[in-house]
Amino acid sequence: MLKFISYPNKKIKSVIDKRLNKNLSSIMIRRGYFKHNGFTLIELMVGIAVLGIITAIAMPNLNQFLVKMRIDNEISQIYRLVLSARNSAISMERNVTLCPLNTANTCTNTWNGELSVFIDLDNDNIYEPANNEVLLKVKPAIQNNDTLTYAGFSRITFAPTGQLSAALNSTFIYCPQGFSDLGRAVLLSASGRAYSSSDIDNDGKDEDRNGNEITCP
Ligand SMILES: [Ca+2]
Ligand SMILES: [Ca+2]
Repeated sequence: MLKFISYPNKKIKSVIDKRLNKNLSSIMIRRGYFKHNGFTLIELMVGIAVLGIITAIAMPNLNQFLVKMRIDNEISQIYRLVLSARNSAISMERNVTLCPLNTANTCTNTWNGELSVFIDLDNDNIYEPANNEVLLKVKPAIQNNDTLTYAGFSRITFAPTGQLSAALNSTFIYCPQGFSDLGRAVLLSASGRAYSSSDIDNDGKDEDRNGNEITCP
């Protein structure tokens, strides 16, 4: 039968071939045969520009996020250090002091530095291993040019009752370099209990339990 199928003439054959090719092309395009995997220069430039805009918008937020993480970590460490010092005083029934020690093992007020917790048997603010005083914990110094203060005092001493001796209650204030609005605090009451500040009114800044905003210099 096939031998009887033939094109009437060359012109009609050409038209039919063209139509067939056109339909075939349409089908192949629909099915994605002509997809390319690369980018044109314009597509690449637009992509880079969009990426630049996204980065410019996201970077400050990312920076702030990282600073907040650093502060939360430090505040958590300070809180746990205070808690640990108090618990040790109660459980060991000894005076336990938390302070920055200088090279002579005497308490100073450089709270930015390394903080030590030790049993201070004679309550003289000096760590004396020769007198059977024991170093219980050490917290590394804060970093990134941030500041940490404990206003007015060079030590915190817990009595065996867990209370602060000689009314040494004050507030640790942690201020990150360049982000003074993000300052946070650990507050100590005379009873020796510690509290972390929190953002009570959800305005992005921490307050103490009385609603007073934590302020950085
Ligand atoms: Ca001592
Ligand atoms: Ca607030």
